[in-house]
Amino acid sequence: MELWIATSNKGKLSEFKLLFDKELPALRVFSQADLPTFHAPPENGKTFLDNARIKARSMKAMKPGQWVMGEDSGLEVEALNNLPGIHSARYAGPHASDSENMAKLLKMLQIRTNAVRKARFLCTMVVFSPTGEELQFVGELAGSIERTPRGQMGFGYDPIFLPDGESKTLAELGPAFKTKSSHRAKATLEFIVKLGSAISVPD
Ligand code: ITT
Repeated sequence: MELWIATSNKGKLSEFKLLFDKELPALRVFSQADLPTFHAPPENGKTFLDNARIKARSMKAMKPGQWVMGEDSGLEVEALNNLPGIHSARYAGPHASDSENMAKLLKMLQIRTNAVRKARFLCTMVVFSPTGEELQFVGELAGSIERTPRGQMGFGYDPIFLPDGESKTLAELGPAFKTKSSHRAKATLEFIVKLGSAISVPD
């Protein structure tokens, strides 16, 4: 059985692959990098769900008979009225790097003296089954924003995100933590339960 994921984000993809390889080794996981003719659609939705569905639909158009997934995720910071939210990947500009996005976020929080640093990561997944059924999975990770980046693992805002109850950032905790407790792991593990019951049926 195959799963085609509409993502160009290598960090996301490696997290998905770690989870699927561990929980469902028989599943073959591909991404848009394996489809040279795939054109990433404009993410012009208003919500994580809209954008996840846009990505899933464009992959479904290319791989109609397979399981396909689109995932939209981001960081909501309470003191910034839940920004960057759906704009997380491009918070500091259209081609911004992870470091530039983090620097902008830290600056925006610094301007608001004494701002509460509470934040959460959200992940929304839209999946289409081979018969076209739409499934949705969501995951959340609550935490706070550190004042300076720490750690080398992961991607995106991991170096400045401290999960509730932890003394290390996500970039210090790494895959051992993220594969069990991240917003993405929570949504993916729910999907895996659903997929597990389908995988016994040969393709
Ligand atoms: P695709 O659309 O190709 O999947 P993308 O990076 O543009 O890649 P999103 O639009 O969903 O994906 O934006 C997600 C951004 O949110 C991501 O680029 C990071 O900046 C941030 N983000 C999401 N999950 C994260 C995580 O686990 N750790 C750190 N940052 C994360």
